Amino acid sequence: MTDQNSYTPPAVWTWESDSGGQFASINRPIAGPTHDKDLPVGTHPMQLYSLATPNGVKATVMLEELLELGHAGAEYDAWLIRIGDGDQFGSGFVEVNPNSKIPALMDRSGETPVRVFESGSILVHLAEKFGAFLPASGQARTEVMNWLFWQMGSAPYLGGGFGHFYAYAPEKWKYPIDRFTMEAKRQLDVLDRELAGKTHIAGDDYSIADIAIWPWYGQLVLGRLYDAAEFLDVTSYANVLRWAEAIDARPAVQRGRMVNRTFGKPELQLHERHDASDFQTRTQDKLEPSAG
Ligand SMILES: N[C@@H](CCC(=O)N[C@@H](CS)C(=O)NCC(=O)O)C(=O)O
Repeated sequence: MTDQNSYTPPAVWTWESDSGGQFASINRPIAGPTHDKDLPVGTHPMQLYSLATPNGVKATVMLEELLELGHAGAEYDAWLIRIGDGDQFGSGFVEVNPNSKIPALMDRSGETPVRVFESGSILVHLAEKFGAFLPASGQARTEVMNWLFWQMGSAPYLGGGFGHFYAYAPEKWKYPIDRFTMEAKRQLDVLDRELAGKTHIAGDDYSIADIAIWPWYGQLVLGRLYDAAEFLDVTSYANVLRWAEAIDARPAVQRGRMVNRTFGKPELQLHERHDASDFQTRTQDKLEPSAG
């Protein structure tokens, strides 16, 4: 079907930097740094460079959960990367993550610093290092990995597909909204059916699979992403809602959501986290919607 808005691609695509939409200023077709800028380094073993988007929240929730379990080695400095300002294209950040996306972690606990990028890799790295939230072997470990990788493959359709065209694109187009709404709802149904018989997504135990999936799908059904709860009829996914609310109540999750947060109520934003006491000035309830 064609109409007056249809587009005939040229033989070779060229970059029009002002392509419109909320993230037009940072979208580019090339990788690598745009400017020289070293990253700050604090005193703790873990140095996190991030922002409280759903992908960033995975890392801060994991670190806070580890601290909650008493793993002092998970103490961290969380430095703010303002992706809207292009901080992810600074030379220091690109050295830690050549893909220029938050979250990025430097594990400085050993003799040689280890860079860790991709939120899934950060979760596995920390889980293995501290022996927590990931079974050591066997079927239980595989099931956690199944769901962790499910999140990595699925969320781009929710964020880059549904969220982009429903909330961020410069105009509303029915075709992509229909396509990605269908997929977002299918994914919610996958989770809902699984969670019908389980407390957590990979079984009875809370795991890095829940920590990866909750910031996206949990916060979606809690009405914090894209203002889309009614549109997606999230109350029809009762098992996902029950799971999302239970995780939302965890103290480490409430703290993790605040770290590197630059939106919502100012008193709930902890732009940088360098010590557990940094949270004391913050109220831990009634957090506002998340960016996604
Ligand atoms: N697959 C990556 C996705 C990370 C990602 O997309 N991060 C976004 C924020 S949620 C970002 O840094 N965007 C900056 C940009 O695209 O320039 C992960 O899970 O870590």
